[in-house]
Amino acid sequence: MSRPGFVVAAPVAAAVAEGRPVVALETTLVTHGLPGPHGLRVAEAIEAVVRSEGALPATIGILAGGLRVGLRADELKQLATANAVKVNPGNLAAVVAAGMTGSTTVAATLVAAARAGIRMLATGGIGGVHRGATESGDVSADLVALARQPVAVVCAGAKAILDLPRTREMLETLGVPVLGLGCNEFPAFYRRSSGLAVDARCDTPDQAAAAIAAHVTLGMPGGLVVANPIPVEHELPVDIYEPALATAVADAAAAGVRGRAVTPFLLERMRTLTGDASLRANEALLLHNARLAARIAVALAHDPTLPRIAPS
Ligand code: PSU
Ligand code: MN
Repeated sequence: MSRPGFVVAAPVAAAVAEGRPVVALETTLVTHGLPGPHGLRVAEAIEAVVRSEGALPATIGILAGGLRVGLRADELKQLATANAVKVNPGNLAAVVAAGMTGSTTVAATLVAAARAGIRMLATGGIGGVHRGATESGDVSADLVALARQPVAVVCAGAKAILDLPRTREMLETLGVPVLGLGCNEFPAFYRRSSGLAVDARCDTPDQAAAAIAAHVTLGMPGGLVVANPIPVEHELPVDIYEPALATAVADAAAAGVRGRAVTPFLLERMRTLTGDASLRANEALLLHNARLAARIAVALAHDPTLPRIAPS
């Protein structure tokens, strides 16, 4: 019974070994966060942005039971067009053991990235505490993975479909530092502000890299959040966003959506209810986050004092 298991692509392994900048990218946003052909197109655009900043993209996903770090273009296409399962740490081992194809959430991507020795990850918005979590108990595995894996995640905050105050408190509880890139407030995905504070503001990629380096040097166990607000010209107007969000959340409750299906359901409802405006905002913030993650990875690669995370 031999299976591919865990595979780091040769260019990624070489870049990590030589201390060159690498940015890990997740694939659930490709298969479950964006509709149909948009996912692949956006994933390719994200990779191109990372490369244009001088870093190597390492897109992570599961093909026929192999957890791959650094999908080639044809493999990414295969994953995007397959009927991939959404994989978080809860079903990762079973999907690999069954030889299935799956896309990794931020949580599962963090596990693979850390194991490969990559310290930066870019996504759109991290998962968090869902609205109504006191009843449903629905808290994203992204939060626990952030507390465990020594990787910095660039995101536009937590997805606005969540309970943002509780999500912010949970990051605090877990000891995951939240750095605001040019902002004092934790951003709200489609919107720049949430009324919630970040732990520290950084105004440049170098400043963020310095804080990440200090976190690692101090021997802090987990990762960090680098919160990067959506560019103002791409924000979803409040009069579109608020009613759509209220309807989407009510629809999810009425339909009895549970577990891994909740986030994809809400994002898709938001897209329909906003006439694709949420999709355009999501794409814009993804590219913006990829650029920042690459710039921080480059700054970290230039820091000779930073201890490396040894690939295991
Ligand atoms: N960011 C996006 N779109 C997405 C996601 C993030 O712009 O679809 C995905 C990520 O993979 C994240 C997941 O880890 O949503 C969260 O899912 P859940 O709430 O089930 O943990
Ligand atoms: Mn959940």
